[in-house]
Amino acid sequence: MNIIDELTWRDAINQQTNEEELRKLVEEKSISLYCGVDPTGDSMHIGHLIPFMMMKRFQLAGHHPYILIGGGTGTIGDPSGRKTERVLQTMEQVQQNVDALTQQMRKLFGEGANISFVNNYDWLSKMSLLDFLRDYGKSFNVNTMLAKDIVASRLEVGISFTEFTYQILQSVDFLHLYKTYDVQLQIGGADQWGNITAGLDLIRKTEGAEAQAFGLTIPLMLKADGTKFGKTAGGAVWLDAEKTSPYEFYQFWLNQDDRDVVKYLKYFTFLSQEEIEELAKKVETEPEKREAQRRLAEEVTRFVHSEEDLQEAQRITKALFSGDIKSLTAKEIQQGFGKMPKVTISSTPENIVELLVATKIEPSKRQAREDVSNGAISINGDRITDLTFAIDPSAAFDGKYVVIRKGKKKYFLAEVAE
Ligand code: 545
Repeated sequence: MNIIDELTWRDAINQQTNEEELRKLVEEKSISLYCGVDPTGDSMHIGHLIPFMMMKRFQLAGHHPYILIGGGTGTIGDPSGRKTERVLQTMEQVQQNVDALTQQMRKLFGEGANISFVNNYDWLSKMSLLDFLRDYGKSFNVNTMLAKDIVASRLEVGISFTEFTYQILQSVDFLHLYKTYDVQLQIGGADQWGNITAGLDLIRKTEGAEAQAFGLTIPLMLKADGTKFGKTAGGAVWLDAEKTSPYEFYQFWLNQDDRDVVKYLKYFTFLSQEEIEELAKKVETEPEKREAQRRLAEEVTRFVHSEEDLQEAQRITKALFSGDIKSLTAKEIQQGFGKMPKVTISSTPENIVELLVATKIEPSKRQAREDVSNGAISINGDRITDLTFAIDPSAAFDGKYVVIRKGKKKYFLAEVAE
């Protein structure tokens, strides 16, 4: 199966410029291709990850990906997919984001010989205004630029000259990479179609109509229930472990709907067609086992984080499920309970009833006594029914936390004040 057949099987192709020619090309030789990311933030989320998973598939199939970090374009910002004008970032912000994203990409793609990183600041920042207008501007027809979906959709609210020009900058990149590294294909999400085809036009105008360059976009990810992909109650699912812990990341995938899980296995894992078809069957025959979800969560967490982070996430999941949380480390408690309601306590032992009321976990002493007596309260996984019990923060988790459970499912993380 060539890489285009594989992407087709994974339903990962939205639009492409010349399928037959591209298919021939990737069968003939190892090609270079690129996908860009702008440093408009300090981390990607799983929506941004999609085209880069596809880049990785090209890499595994023997092709050579160029990851472009938009240190130049990031100072402007792509109007694609945005309804309003952006606020410019400072140059320092852009640089910080360049560093953070480069690190994230390195983790995904490694340092080997079959991967390259480029930053368009290196060539865009050296171009003079006159070069820009004479060498490139002349090749762009303003009418064609206005007709691009992205620009057209902004005409009512307005679009600055700066953002209007963005497509030229991305086109200059494609031409630059085509000439310098023989990069013949640019990929991106569906929102990038206009920018990619603008680049192809520029390449043909300057290099000749027979220039072999291609574009391919990946569909916007949709969920079966119509809600937005990659969002949770807590916001986006980030690749940065500081923003979304590996445990939360693992849980996100584990909780996917049966109607979506096979699609995600195709997009986000490197499992083979046979393995995915096997799992798809299990979704049909024994959905209650959620084997497809488990496998999805394992594969993606291992890829984005690490084997160690995966095991930690699984340990936390198991402990939370069984209620036996004492075996967890303080760090695991922080990951597993970090998003649950937090209360602050002092390091000195305090009576259970007093503490429940002081932290407002219980509304009154009467209610607190009743719940404790009925066995509705657990401290660090142990059910406590003794009204005279003293909660001693130094008893577990390096003296940093006490985990309080009320009823079956309601957890509170009590943090010891420093
Ligand atoms: C810049 C110069 C080039 C080629 C591409 C670019 C970037 C491109 C763009 N891409 C998006 C992006 O989002 C910000 C991420 C913040 C961390 O704006 N003009 O940079 C997204 N991209 C991935 C997919 C995308 C796209 O990184 O292509 O469609 C999201 O899925 O929106 O020469």
